[in-house]
Amino acid sequence: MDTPCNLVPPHIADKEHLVSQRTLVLLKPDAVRRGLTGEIISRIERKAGWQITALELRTLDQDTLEQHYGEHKGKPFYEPLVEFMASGPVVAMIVEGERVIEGLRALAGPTDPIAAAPGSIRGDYGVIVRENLIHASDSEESAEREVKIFFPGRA
Ligand code: IDP
Ligand code: MG
Repeated sequence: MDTPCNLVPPHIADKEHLVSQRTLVLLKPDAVRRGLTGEIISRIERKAGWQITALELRTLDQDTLEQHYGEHKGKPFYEPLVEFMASGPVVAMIVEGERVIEGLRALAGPTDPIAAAPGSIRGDYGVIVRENLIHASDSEESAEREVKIFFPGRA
């Protein structure tokens, strides 16, 4: 019997032209405080083909947070967000691999953990919009900008 390789729909076939990317991931202070970093890192490691190429536990200063969340400055949630993000150490990582930017956003789930589907990190462990466990870059441009902020040696 013929293998159905010529039956792959075009929108899936296109995605087989895979591109290696890198993304900046932060496990937020709530993930560290709650002892969920191992669980979250495991989920990232179990996605075949991705690699963690930098990983560091660190407490973020105001300057770093202002650069990272600059796009949200002036919004009502900005000040409490920065305060929360400075409230304890985070785990900062670079993750590399095929379609990893889109993939990490899918693993994380949408911003509001109550709207996030069970099975996603935010959907499984979060309740509060601000304390939603994980940051992952939302585009190639953001990823390059954010890698430069957190790991200038890797820019
Ligand atoms: P994202 O992390 O899913 O990309 P953004 O809209 O870029 O979401 O917001 C950055 C972070 O700011 C969120 O992850 C969350 O911690 C916080 N945040 C966003 N919107 C709200 C809000 O309406 N209330 C409280 N915190 C918020
Ligand atoms: Mg964002």
